[in-house]
Amino acid sequence: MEGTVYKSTGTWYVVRDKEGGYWDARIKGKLKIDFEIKSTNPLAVGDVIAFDIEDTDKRTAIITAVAPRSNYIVRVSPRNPNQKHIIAANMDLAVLIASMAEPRTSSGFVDRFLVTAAAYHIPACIVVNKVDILDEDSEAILALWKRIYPVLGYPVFPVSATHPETLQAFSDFIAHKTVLLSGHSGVGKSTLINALVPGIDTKVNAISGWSRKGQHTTTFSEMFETPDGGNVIDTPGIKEFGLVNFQQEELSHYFPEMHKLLNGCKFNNCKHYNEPDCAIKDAVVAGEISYERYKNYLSILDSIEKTW
Ligand SMILES: Nc1nc2c(ncn2[C@@H]2O[C@H](COP(=O)(O)OP(=O)(O)OP(=O)(O)O)[C@@H](O)[C@H]2O)c(=O)[nH]1
Ligand SMILES: [Mg+2]
Ligand SMILES: [Zn+2]
Repeated sequence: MEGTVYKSTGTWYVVRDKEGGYWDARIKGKLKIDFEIKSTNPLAVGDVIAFDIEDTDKRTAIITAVAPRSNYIVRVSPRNPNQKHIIAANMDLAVLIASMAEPRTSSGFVDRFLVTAAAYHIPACIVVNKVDILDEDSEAILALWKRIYPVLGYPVFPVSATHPETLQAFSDFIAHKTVLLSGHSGVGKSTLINALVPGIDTKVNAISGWSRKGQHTTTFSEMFETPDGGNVIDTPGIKEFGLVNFQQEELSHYFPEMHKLLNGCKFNNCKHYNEPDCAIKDAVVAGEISYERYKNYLSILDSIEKTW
């Protein structure tokens, strides 16, 4: 039988077959994987798999093989770049859920996420949740993001997951797609999924709201089918994105506004930091590249130097 992984705990999985039936599945023995894989988890949500039924009444199954992935996104441990955890596979869109307060998402975090998605060739967008509690400073940041990101190909959706009437534009945008929702703990990923998928009840920390850091209400990735036949993937909150393995010189390839100017730099391995005749630095000075983005570029550049 063929199916798709809808939930992954690392030791067992929920698999959905082609007729829409769900199975509790495990890996037994050696899994047939005919592509290179170097991750701490062999299977992730979104993986297409082959399975054998173990017990029809108990609806248990054994996963025997994984199909090659059209794409995947990996979380690299910021402390150990060799520890790679696949967050999800075979998605159409990676969505960064941000909030301006409770908790605050920095533009540095947003840009790290976008670089990661770009490095994996996955389209991305930004949802700014909790707009019902924006103060004046946050309004200004949101306005800046709306100026910076959409022209780069990253739409920005200001929403409030607790006010479903604000979700129309975003839910139209993700119609029929399989989308990954990622972001810090407490930004409202699970709340948003509850609003988008009627009838499910994913765990949301409703008692105290966001107050203490690192509460991590969602602990496993799980995919849910939306009414239009798309899918949304809820993931545990992340603090930091370690970067995939690439060289400093490559970083600007994953900033679309820099990528298109690279031919203008004098040196073809220009890092756009202190090299002379640099088209990127000129564009920052001319206001064609946002200073915010350039600042984040430099900070990511610096972290690559430290890691590799
Ligand atoms: N004011 C306001 N609060 C919200 C909104 N969306 C979610 N919240 C609250 O934010 C808190 C955290 O929401 P969750 O959906 O659990 O956040 P999460 O991103 O899934 O968090 P983790 O599972 O820990 O990664 C809850 O108390 C929600 O009620 C919103 O639009 N406005
Ligand atoms: Mg959650
Ligand atoms: Zn340059």
